[in-house]
Amino acid sequence: MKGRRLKKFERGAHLKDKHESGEFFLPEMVIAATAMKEGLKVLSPLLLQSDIKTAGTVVMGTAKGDIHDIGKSIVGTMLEGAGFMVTDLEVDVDPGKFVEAAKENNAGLIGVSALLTTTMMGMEDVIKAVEGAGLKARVMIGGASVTQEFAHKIGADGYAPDAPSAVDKAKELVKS
Ligand code: B12
Repeated sequence: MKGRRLKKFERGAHLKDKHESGEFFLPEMVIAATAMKEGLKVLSPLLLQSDIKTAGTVVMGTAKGDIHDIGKSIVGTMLEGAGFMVTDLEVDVDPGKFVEAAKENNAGLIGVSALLTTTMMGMEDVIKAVEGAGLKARVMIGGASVTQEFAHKIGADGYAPDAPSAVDKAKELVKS
């Protein structure tokens, strides 16, 4: 990403705005996403606060059929920074896998991310699978297309629009 485009980044242009306006295309998005992930690897240890006691255990993942993972990883990192133990199931996660991991880790909270209007429909399947398995874990959802209204509609325990409010919501849910 050189010349004119790099200068636009330096001026603070937003990646998603550039994609939505048709200025950046998928290959550039993949390059940017990879750079973001590498940056997060450096930032994550700095965000973690070693002297904090465990606030709870969370299983995080992106919904079945969805490979977007930047927002999910930021939320996971911020939860770790706030003292949660996080098991990241990565992307394209089957509802049954959320249940399995929640059982294995005795998780009190499951975080599901979805960025596509198609895959967000699968979030309800996670909630049903959790209920079907008789787990007490609460389910929190998020991702660009997800709204509080949608969360309410599918019976999710919580929703947050960004990582800082996801941390607040997670704390609230594990307490309740
Ligand atoms: C980067 C990107 C990609 C990258 C993903 C790389 C990666 N490793 O993640 C690549 C290029 C691979 C990609 C692929 C595709 N993408 Co895409 N992508 C984006 C883009 C530009 C940015 C997403 C992003 O990372 N945002 C930055 C992060 C930080 O924000 P976020 O994810 O929203 O997360 C924040 C909050 O939502 C919240 N949050 C997120 N997860 C969670 C979870 C919980 C529990 C909580 C509480 C909160 C929370 O906190 C986060 C931090 O603040 C969006 C545009 C957009 N407006 O979002 C399109 C977008 C999501 N993509 C889109 C599409 C259509 C696709 C493709 C289908 C394209 C194609 N034809 O192949 C494929 C899908 C592949 C698949 N099966 O998943 C559409 C979706 C449209 C729709 N309504 O369904 C969008 C909206 C673009 C558009 N306007 O058309 N994409």
